[in-house]
Amino acid sequence: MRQYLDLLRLVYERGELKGSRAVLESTGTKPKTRSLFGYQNRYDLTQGFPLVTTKTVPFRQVVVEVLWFLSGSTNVDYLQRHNVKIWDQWADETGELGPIYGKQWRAWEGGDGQHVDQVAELLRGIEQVKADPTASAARRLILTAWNPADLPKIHGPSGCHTLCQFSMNNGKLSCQLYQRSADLFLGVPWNIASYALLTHLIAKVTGLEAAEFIHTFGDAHIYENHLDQVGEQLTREPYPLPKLEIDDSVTSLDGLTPEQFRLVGYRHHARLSGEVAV
Ligand code: THF
Repeated sequence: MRQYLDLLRLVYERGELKGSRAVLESTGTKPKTRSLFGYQNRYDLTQGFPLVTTKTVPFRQVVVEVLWFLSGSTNVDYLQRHNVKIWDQWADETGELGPIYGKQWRAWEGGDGQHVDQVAELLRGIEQVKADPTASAARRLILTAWNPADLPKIHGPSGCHTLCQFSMNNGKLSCQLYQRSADLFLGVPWNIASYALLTHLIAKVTGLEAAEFIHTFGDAHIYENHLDQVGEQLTREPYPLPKLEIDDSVTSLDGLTPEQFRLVGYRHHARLSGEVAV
């Protein structure tokens, strides 16, 4: 995970001081950020699962969040049943978040009332490219969460992981994410793990191997209330990466459970906590 730590260090040492919209609920204040616009990291998924080791990242919770997106739900009830609280701050009294990732991925609404299941289209596209690498789907394997018409209906942050594109090369599947806004200390370790997991999962159900995860950033920032934790993290030596195992019972994206995903050999440094800006 040198790539993540290099970016963390760059923004920590040279990021530009910038205000942000988000608020800390504990103090009611708006933390400033150190920020950098535009950056890219590449993770070779054949060399281990890219889970940050310089603090503890709760992998089981990351799995639950990805399965929640894939289920098409935009209500925190599923997360709460699995003891995941990271979206609670933005939910309304009914647990709803508005048309966030699950809705856009599984039931994007066209102007004519038609719904597009982008995940199903993605799997279909990959099958077409497997049969014919020159198929028109080859450069169109895209999942977008950025729906401008829906933005006003979303509670809280919208479409941070804006768009991802898959690509097949020599029978292997890669994924690139464009993240418009990135909370480097809290969110990014999750975001890397989520999309690496999604790449492995899509590869598994389409009979491919996972190759690379490419993480492209818009505004990459460290909130000022996370600076001590980041400073501590930058003194820590990363451990070798764990391996991801997906159970062979996984043959489609339907009915997945967190128990079908196992992380082997995750050595990590102690937990570092920080308050999320809402
Ligand atoms: N808003 C902000 N400010 N940062 C984000 O990273 C972020 N997200 C999602 C939506 N809005 C965001 C929410 N994702 C944690 C992790 C991911 C989140 C939000 C919060 C978090 O607090 N993680 C802690 C503790 C987890 C726990 O055990 O409860 C951690 O140590 O990882 C980015 O997509």
